[in-house]
Amino acid sequence: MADLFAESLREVRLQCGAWLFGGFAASRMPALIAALDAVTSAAPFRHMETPGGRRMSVATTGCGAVAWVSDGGGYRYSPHDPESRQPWPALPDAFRTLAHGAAELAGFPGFEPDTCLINRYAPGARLSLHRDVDERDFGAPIVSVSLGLPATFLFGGPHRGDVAQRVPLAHGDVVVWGGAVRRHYHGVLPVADGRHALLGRCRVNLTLRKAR
Ligand code: MD6
Ligand code: FE
Repeated sequence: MADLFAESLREVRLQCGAWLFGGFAASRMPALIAALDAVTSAAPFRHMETPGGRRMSVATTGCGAVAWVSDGGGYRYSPHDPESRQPWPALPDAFRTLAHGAAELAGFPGFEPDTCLINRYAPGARLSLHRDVDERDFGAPIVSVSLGLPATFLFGGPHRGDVAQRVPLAHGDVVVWGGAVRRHYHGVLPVADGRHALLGRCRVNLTLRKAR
């Protein structure tokens, strides 16, 4: 018997301008994972250092015309992978079309990302509260795609000390946020141990942005 709920979209408005589209990426999974594998073969995950010299527990890589990097010199977007000194892999169509569609559904038509930051969390890895303020164009939203193990996302306010909403994110969930909340503090609690059928012992998050 067909499961009606399997096809229905779980839409939750988290804050003004921020939407969770539960399972939005589920039907596009084979193409997304093939694209992810292609990008990470060309630009493997690595643990970058914070400007303060700490090794991030999250492993990162990226793709697009530029991609986000962090080292002793600070956070910035770079056209080259500092490991290979080559340009980053191109932004896969599967990433671009998913981001465009999710942004449109959230009320941000015409979103054309030029970069994707890819974060990989082993069990225990976390992302402390931060704001995404290295992009030039705050009018564009950010589209975030969760893959693999589940995690708890912390969605705070404009100040670091603001109470954060706890949002459970699972494989296939997509979050879009733009407008005023685009610059709010957010983070990810330590990922609990487990094994995901497609990705194994990790959570992967794609964040698609317009950096330039
Ligand atoms: C993550 N995401 O979910 C980390 N930033 O692994 C982020 O830091 C993030 O999901 C900006 C916009 C959306 C996000
Ligand atoms: Fe962020």
